[in-house]
Amino acid sequence: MFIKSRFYLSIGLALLPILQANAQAGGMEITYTDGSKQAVSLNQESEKIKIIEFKKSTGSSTTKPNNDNVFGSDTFTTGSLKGEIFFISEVNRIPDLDNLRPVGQPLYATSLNITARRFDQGFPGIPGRTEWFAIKYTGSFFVANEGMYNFRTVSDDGVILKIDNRVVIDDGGVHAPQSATGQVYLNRGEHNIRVDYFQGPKYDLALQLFVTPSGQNEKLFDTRDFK
Ligand SMILES: [Ca+2]
Repeated sequence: MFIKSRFYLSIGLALLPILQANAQAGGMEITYTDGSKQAVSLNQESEKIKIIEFKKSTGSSTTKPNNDNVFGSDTFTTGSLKGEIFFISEVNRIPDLDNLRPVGQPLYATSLNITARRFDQGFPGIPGRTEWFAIKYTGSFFVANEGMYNFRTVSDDGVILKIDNRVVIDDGGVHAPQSATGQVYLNRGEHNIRVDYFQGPKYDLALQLFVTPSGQNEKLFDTRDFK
């Protein structure tokens, strides 16, 4: 049976989301008044969907996201990391994302530079969720100069960095913005990278990834520097 319902919500300065539930497909599509859309699976944690907070805003400068620091965009560019989004239950450590089903469309990013911020400043790239979501970034990068590479994350909440399927940084618990480091020796050539991140409870979030190639200064990790 095909069921379609439509209703409107408005919270403060938030854009008006239009919810369209298609029970036959087992999914829901959120359409914001700026035309952007987000598909949400009802098969996964349908109860969670009832508490989606609509923070996407066009008005106040105190809630407007900084678009220079986003979890990603919906546009793929060469070398981008692909970020799959998951809605998660309330846990004190990042769950195994391989066992969860992603929601919505993936994000694409060449770097991760979400500086520490309050959750109510908006969630760039993640409309409709302020806490209890996770992102799995996967991609590859090319190392021209063999050597030791130091990586550093700044995250709130947890993050796990893997290079070539090996854990380099495991800072996967619930915590305030904090730094974690790890190092790995990389031969010349292509390497796989995976960053699992989750935002647990409010009130803060952050996700940054830095790299220090041997003999160089630390810089933001950007796949465009490794190709
Ligand atoms: Ca947090």
